[in-house]
Amino acid sequence: MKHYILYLALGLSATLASCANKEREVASSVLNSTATNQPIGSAKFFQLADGKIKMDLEINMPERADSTVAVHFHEHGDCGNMGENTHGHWNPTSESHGKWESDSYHSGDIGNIPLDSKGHAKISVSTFRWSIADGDAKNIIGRGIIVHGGTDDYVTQPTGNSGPRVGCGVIAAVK
Ligand SMILES: [Cu+2]
Ligand SMILES: [Zn+2]
Repeated sequence: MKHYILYLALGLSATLASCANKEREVASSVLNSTATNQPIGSAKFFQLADGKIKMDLEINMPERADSTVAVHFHEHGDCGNMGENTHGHWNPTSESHGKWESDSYHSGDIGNIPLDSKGHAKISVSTFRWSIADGDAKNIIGRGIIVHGGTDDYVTQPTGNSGPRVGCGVIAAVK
């Protein structure tokens, strides 16, 4: 009997733990080439139990194998005009452009991402700087994601001198 209760308790706590750890996908974006409009990657956003939002970002650009691209969230969710319609970097905290987790940076300054010999990269970023709450200045829904064909120097204001806009996506809520 004692054993039975112990197993029951273990089973219950395992179930609770798996529920608490379950990440809920709350937003996503398909990244398309600004030149061909073909998909070059994706971003998926998950609400974490600790209040952070996690982004899993994947890029597939064989034509840029063994090079570096730079990624930022831009202000507007409009990829028209070769991504120019997204305008400048999304900057809800009125900080300077910079390197992610340095003293000062825009809340979408993901920065440089090295692509492997197949032009592939997969990164994961978690932060309290993002939310999906209506009316929250940190709300990422409807923002643009730009992939630049150059390297972010993390210094030049307000863009990092990151080169041409080669990819673009819009962050949309997942219901
Ligand atoms: Cu940018
Ligand atoms: Zn920036």
